[in-house]
Amino acid sequence: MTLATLRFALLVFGFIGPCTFAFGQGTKPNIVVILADDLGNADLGYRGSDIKTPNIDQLAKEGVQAESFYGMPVCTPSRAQLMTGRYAMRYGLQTLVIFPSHAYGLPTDERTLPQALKEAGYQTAMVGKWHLGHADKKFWPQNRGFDHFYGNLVGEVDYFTKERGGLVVDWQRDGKFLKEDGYFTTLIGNEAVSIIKAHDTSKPLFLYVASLAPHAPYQAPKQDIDAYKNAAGDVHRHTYAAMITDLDTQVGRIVTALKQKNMLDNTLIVFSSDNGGATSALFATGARSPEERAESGGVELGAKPPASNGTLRGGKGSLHEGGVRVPTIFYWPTKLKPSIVNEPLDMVDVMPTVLALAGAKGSPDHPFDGKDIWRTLAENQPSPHEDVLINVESFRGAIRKDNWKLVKIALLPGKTELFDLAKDPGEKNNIANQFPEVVNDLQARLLTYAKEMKPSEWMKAQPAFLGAQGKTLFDPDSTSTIAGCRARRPCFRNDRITGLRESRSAVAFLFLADVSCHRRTCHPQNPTSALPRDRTLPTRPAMSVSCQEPASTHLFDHVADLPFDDLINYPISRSIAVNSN
Ligand SMILES: [Ca+2]
Repeated sequence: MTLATLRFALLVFGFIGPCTFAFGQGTKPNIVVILADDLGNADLGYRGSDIKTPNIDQLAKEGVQAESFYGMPVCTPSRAQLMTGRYAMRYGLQTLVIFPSHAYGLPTDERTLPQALKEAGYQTAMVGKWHLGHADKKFWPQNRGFDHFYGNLVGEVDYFTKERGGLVVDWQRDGKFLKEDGYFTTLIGNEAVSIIKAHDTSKPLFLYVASLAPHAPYQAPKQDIDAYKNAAGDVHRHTYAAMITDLDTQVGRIVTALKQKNMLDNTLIVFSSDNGGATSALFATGARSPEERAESGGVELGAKPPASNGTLRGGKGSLHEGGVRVPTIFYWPTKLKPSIVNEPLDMVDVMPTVLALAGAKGSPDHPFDGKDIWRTLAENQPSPHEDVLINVESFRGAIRKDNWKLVKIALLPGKTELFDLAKDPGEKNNIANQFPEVVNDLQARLLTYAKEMKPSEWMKAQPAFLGAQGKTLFDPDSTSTIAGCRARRPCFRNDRITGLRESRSAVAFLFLADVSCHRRTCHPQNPTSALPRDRTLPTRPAMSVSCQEPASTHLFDHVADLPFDDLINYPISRSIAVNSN
């Protein structure tokens, strides 16, 4: 090996530090990752909330609380970073999420955490929400390194029926679609406990528990909501609180099962959330038909979003801390002392850290952005990151270095914000003008990442849908309004049009990042029309999309009812007004 190759190997496999050798063959730790979805930063007991989370609080008390740990603004990129140890912009997942009408997924040439652990001798299992590709089986968890998968593929389903948009059941065990009664959170807890009980302990276990809670729709068993009826806030907050407590109950069951199986002492448990709590109605609704809401104990439309990110600015979708800083715990009492770590760490760090503990290898073709953060967690060492890329897209980005954070909105007229998070964790004071040299440094770093960015799969997916509607789509002189389009729209019956509907509102969102939908709630409730056609559906066929379905037109209705010019100030955004004649 030449010196250059050795240096390259050290660079690529730099995470294989001394701790690799602390755990020899046969003592590889079990790894359990529990990921909440859209969890408010302040919505756990140990963070001062009145929401009861005794089991998660116990993990926090006995584990390492990572207080400056970053997810991504939304589900798909955060989950992708967890699964790859690489920034989502390296493989085109940096923008928004995979919608039901999208055909793309986490590129199959990316090497996943379960793949690497499986090669290192682990049994690998996943329960819960995937959201890294559904339209082709090659994207499904069982084809991306998991021996076993039980859960759903797209971004959200009804917690009781597991239907998407009231049309398609998205719930399976190892490829077999199920019509199964029961509450999502309880069911994945049951499955996780069964997996642990049945586990052959001669092999190490990697278990990924991807909770849908407390993501919308806000639904929980009635008795669990009633338990909060005297708590602060309205019924939406009570429901949201119940969802988190129900998740906490499952966390407790999982810990107990590990203990009873005598596995706990040799298990690293990572608890986190993919992104911050939804504080804009754009991302938070319990939208369902009145009948379904009554039946499920769900909430009314138009609700004030119930999540709280405490003093952090912004929420889900935002590059500010409320959108991306997620409460995270590393629990392994025999190896990690209780502590609070304020060093900047990131979701991309989980894979290299876990692989180092497992004595597993990275891939030279896919060098990690993440670092082995074990010494930061176990020995209170500084973060191994020189900087942490919070995200970069063609129109915005954010980066953190030490206590500095730069948020750049590139969309004209543009905006540059600099915050000192040590003094101003709430990002209230933009001090970019006072520290031009810091801005220049962080901007140069962000630009370097931007140059390495792959085109966004989400952006690439839009023309396929938009193109079907022809030349009016990007006509800057168009004076048509979405309301007008709605009045004239035909009864859409194919998934291209479904995609068009979604993309129209999502594009609107892109250009309106911080505009809240104050009149009515909205959320992509479109039918899951892009699920593979070659499976037998237990309910209605996937293609029975009709504009008569209230759920399928909900988002469209929302956008339709808003005066477009009230929302959109940029000329380019006028082009979103589509004449659907
Ligand atoms: Ca999420």
